[in-house]
Amino acid sequence: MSMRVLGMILAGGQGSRLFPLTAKRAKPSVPFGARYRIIDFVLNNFLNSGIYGIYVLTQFKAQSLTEHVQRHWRFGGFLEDAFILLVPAQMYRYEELGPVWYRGTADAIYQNLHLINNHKPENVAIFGGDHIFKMNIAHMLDYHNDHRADLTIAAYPVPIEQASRFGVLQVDDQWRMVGFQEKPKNPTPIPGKPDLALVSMGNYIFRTEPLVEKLEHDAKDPNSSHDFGKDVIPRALSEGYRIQVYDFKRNPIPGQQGPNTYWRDVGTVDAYFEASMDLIQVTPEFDLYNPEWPLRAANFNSPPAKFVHEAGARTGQAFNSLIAGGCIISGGTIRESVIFRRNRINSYALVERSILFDEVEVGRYAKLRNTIVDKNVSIPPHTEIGYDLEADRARGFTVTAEGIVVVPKSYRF
Ligand code: ADQ
Repeated sequence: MSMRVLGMILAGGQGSRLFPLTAKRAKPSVPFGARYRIIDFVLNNFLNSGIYGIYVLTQFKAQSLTEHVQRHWRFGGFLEDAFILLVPAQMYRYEELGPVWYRGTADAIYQNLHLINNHKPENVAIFGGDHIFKMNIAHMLDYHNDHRADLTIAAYPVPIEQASRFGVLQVDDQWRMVGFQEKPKNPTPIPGKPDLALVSMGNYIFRTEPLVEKLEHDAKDPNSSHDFGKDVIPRALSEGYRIQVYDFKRNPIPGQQGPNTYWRDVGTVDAYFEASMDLIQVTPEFDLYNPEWPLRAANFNSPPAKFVHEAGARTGQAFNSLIAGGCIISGGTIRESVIFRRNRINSYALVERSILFDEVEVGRYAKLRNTIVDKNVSIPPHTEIGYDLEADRARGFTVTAEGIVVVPKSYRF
C-alpha cells in the first residue's frame, strides 16, 4: 500500500549569514526560545499534521543536528511508515554523479529518489528546515489534492523592499500560479497592493509523478544549478504544469484565532535576536503555550530553575524572561532575556535583553546587555558586555549592525 504523503526536510544550507551562531552548527540546529532548536518547529508541523514519515536531508556541519534528531526525535517502531531519519549526502549512490554533495535543493531530493520509490507516496511534502512557523500541513495537502495540482507552493505576503530575497510569484483569481521569479531585482507587487509582494516560503507539496519526472530531467541538464527556485519551478511553470499557490494566512492552527501570520527566517543575527525578544512579550506573536499545537523539543532531565540568594545579597530574580530548567539564579537579576539550560547567574550580576545558550555562568557583578552568549562560556566577575562595543570587538566578539554582541561558543576570557 502506498503512503499518502512523505515528508522531506531540506536541512543542508550553510546559514552563513547567521555566523557566528552557525560557526559550529547547521542553521536548523541553532537553539531558539530557551529550549528548542530551529528544526523542531517544522518537525512539529509535520507531526501535528499527522505526517509521520519524514526524512531530514543534511549536509554542512551536521553533527549537532544529527545528534539532536537521533537522540531526541526517536520515533516509529511498530508502524513501518512512522520514522524521522537523517539522510546525509550519499556520494556515488547514483554512479553517474560521482562524489558530489547535494548540489542544490532539487539535487538533494534527486539523490534520494530511491527513498521516494521505496515508499511510493502519492505526494511528497518538501519543506525547508530553517524557518520558525506553525503550519497545519494537512490543510495544505487537502488544498493540493482538491485542486489536483502537480505542485502546490506555500506563499506569504512580505513588504516589497524585502521581496528580492525570495521567490516572487503571481497568481490568477483561482490562485493558480501564472508567474514566478527567483530573487528578482525588481519584484512585482500584488495587484492593488504596491507595498507587498507574494513570496514562496520554500515549502512545496508535489504529486510524486511530476516530481520524479522534473528531477530526472533537471539532473541531466548541464546548465542547471539543481535548485527548486532557480531551475525546477520556473521550468515546470513554462512547461504548463499545474501549480497552485497556497495562502499561508488562511492556514488554520487549532487553538489559534485569526490569520496565520508568523513565519520568520531568522537569517541574520539581528533577525534572530528580534524573534527571540518577541517571545518574552506578554502576548507574543509566536505562542509557545498553545496546548492544541504542542511543540516537542529535546527532553532533558533538568532539575527545576531555582532563584536564591546568598546571605546579605539580593535574591535572584527574573522579569519578562524565559528561563529553562537546571538554571540557578543565585542573587543575579535577569530582565527581558531568554535563558537556556543549566545557566548560573551569580550575585549582583545583571543580564538585560540577552540570550544565554546552555551552560553559561555569569560571574558576580558582571553586566550584560544586548548580548548573545553561545554555549559553554564562563563570564568572569565584573565583566561588562554590550556597553562598550569597541572593547567587545577587540575581544573578538561579533557586533551586528544593530549593536547586538555575540560571544562565540566555548570562548575563554
Ligand atoms: P533560499 O532562501 O535561497 O530560497 P535555500 O538556500 O535554497 O533558500 O534553502 C532552502 C532550504 O534548503 C533551507 O532549509 C536550506 O537549509 C536547505 N538547503 C539549501 N541547500 C541545500 C542543499 N544543498 N542540500 C540540502 N538542503 C539544502 C528558497 C527558495 C525561494 C524561497 C525561499 C524562502 O528558492 O524561492 O522564497 O527559500 O525562504
